[in-house]
Amino acid sequence: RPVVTRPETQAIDMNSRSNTLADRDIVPSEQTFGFLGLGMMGSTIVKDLIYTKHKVVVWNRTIDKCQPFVDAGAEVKDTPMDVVEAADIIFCCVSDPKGAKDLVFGNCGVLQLKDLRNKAYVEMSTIDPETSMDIGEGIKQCNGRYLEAQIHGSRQEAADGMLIILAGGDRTVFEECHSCFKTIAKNTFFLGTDVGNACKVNLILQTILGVSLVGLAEALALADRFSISLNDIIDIFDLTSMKSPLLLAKGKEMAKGDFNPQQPLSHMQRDLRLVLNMAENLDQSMPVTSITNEVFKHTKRLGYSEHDSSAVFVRSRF
Ligand code: NA7
Repeated sequence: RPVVTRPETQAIDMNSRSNTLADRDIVPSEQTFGFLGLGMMGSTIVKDLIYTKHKVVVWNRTIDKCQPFVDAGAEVKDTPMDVVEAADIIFCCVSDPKGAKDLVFGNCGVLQLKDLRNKAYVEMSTIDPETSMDIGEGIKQCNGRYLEAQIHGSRQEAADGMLIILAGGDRTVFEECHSCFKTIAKNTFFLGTDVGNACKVNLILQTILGVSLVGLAEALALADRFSISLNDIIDIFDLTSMKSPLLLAKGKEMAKGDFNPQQPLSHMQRDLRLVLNMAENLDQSMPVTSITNEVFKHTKRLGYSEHDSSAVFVRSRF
């Protein structure tokens, strides 16, 4: 088995700005915003919130990641519970449903505060509808308000302030987050007060993405077997009505073998797993998505978990 090197973790560049930010005319909310989770997405979002003069209080499991934000003007707290105490609206942006639940129900978690009157909790981590409903219920039982705000887009789109926000739950929270959403996203959609809907829509979009990437990878792998130039295929694809900016970009990454993580492969496979669980509960048959999930799972086993989802091409070429 070939040795696969992990992609380099890029340090957050506190000085880089999305080009679109200057044109957005953002008037920052007076409220204090808590932020739990300073991974690639979380840090990019918080960096821009600080730049647009929002008051931000942060926490991250690996505490070292907080320092650049403290230097830039954010306050740091020792636990998620402390962040909730210090903020009016708290965003969470961690890897998966388990992490999202730990931060709410776990030791030193959000619900340890018991009384969440005048607090709002916004879940940005990609999670399934059931997890979102559990979190929402927990927050409401403590008199807090809950919004799921799923972020659709890559790390580059986050850096460019071009995410799409899919929100559901408490409409007043959605409105109070306006200046934050305007900072990080090109579009926001409120999908109704029923918690779970935004998670469903996000996972449905991820299904389209996952299946498309595997199709693209297999087609390019076949071209490669025929020794047809992948760049030629991509140039021709660009002329067709099938083209999309994302598939063109991913095709170029596959051709170059550049799998710098924009949307990590492990996240893609997590999303497909969540999709299949959702479908299972409905007896909805999704054979193509099941196979797609197996393809991503196998690519993970080959050592490409932390690479971009486009690394699925490596497996197709075997
Ligand atoms: P990253 O860069 O992989 O970062 C993951 C973040 O989640 C990072 O801050 C982690 O803390 C944190 N994390 C993961 N598990 C836990 C648990 N159990 N408890 C506390 N914190 C945890 O992911 P991205 O930033 O790209 O993506 C984040 C979400 O946005 C994801 O759901 C995407 O789909 C959308 P660490 O620094 O490792 O201590």
